[in-house]
Amino acid sequence: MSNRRTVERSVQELYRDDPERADALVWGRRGTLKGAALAAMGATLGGSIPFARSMPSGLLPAALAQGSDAPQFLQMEGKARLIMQGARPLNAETPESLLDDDVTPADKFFIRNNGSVPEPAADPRAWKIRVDGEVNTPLELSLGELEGRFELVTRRLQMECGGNGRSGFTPQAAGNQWGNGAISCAEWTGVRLRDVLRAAGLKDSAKFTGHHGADSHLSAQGPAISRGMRIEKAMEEDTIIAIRMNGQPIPQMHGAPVRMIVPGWPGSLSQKWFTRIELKAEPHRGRGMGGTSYREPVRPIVPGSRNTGADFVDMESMPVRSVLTSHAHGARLPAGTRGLDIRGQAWAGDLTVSAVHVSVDFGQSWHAMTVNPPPNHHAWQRWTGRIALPSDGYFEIWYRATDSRGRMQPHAAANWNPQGYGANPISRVAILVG
Ligand SMILES: Nc1nc2c(c(=O)[nH]1)N[C@H]1C(S)=C(S)[C@@H](COP(=O)(O)O)O[C@H]1N2
Ligand SMILES: [Mo]
Repeated sequence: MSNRRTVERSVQELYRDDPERADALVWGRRGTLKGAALAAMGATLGGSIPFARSMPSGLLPAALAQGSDAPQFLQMEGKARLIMQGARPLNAETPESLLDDDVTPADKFFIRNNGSVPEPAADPRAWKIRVDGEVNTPLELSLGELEGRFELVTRRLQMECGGNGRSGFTPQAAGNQWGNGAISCAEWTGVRLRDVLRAAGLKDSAKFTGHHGADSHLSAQGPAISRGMRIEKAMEEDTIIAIRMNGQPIPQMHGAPVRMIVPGWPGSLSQKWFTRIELKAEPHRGRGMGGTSYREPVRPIVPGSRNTGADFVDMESMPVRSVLTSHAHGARLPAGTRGLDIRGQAWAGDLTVSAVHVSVDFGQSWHAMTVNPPPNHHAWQRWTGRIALPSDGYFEIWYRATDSRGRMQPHAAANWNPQGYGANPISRVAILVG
């Protein structure tokens, strides 16, 4: 045991401290893992590596790539075992293997707060939202009036944190180190934002929105977050003011009694504890706007460098991504397992997913999975398939989605930026057969 730990720590430390030397030592000069190094890596991983010959030179196995810190889990009434990302403010990520439901139940819904969670409203029906700024008639509407005056719609909508996938960046970017689990696809009921905006009467000058909620920043100085978007997104049919989640009142943690849902764009636009929307002639300047917040470089910048974000652009539609939900990272399967039914979800911001491919031989061959169409626009898509395993041993399931414009998840997170947006590299899950 102690021997095995030594090997594991040394491989990890070597790669962290001196990747070039690690490569030379572990892989040899010709770049093929062999002999004693191969045996040592196999021992570290807990099984032989049947596809060792197709392992790209210098690749750190997924089983070792996760760092040594054991994750902490959320323990909260009404919530599943989510991975803690931080206690103040409270942030928690859904493990990929808990994202198997087509409609994400409330207990498995990731948590992202920028400030403190407000106390529940004494009388939710009396909760009011305001619509003002560049409109002909500013409105104040109670939850009851919203329900009574406008058509109610029910849609499955994915809502993903702008920083989802951030942990894929090297060097580390600032913020919660999300894996792929800051994503949800619940069934939301509410009214279309555009119907409410039309009722207020948009002026020609109304080009942008600004969103406000009832929570305050942990410093108690000002709002937790206040973002806004182009009017075109506000007028899309799937942008809604939600009053029910999965047929129930919205849980307090997720923005009760009224929240916005702006599917496909950074989750930060989906204002929780929603109180007010302003219409503006110029982009909104609330907390979380401008600089490097929710913005990406137009041209690549040097990873790790400082930048004011002067020529960054606002992040809009989120990039294509996939999760594997049938097998957790590190799963052990009985000896002799030669075929595996696998499945997961995939989504692509405002676009759809046209393909999901899986490799079990370190990317040498890829197999097309079956991808279901979304039940409605902006819902995630179920993918399923079967993979063959030639023998017992250590395997990695690599999975990568392609969006409807032909863009694939890249091999490594691209376009590094200080606050870590847009990382959507191919994911790798380690499994051990036997
Ligand atoms: N009022 C308010 N709305 C908010 C936030 C917040 O901190 N306060 N966080 C935003 C961010 S960054 C995301 S990703 C989503 C997360 O929603 P959830 O906690 O329901 O998953 O809510 C958004 N809306
Ligand atoms: Mo977010």
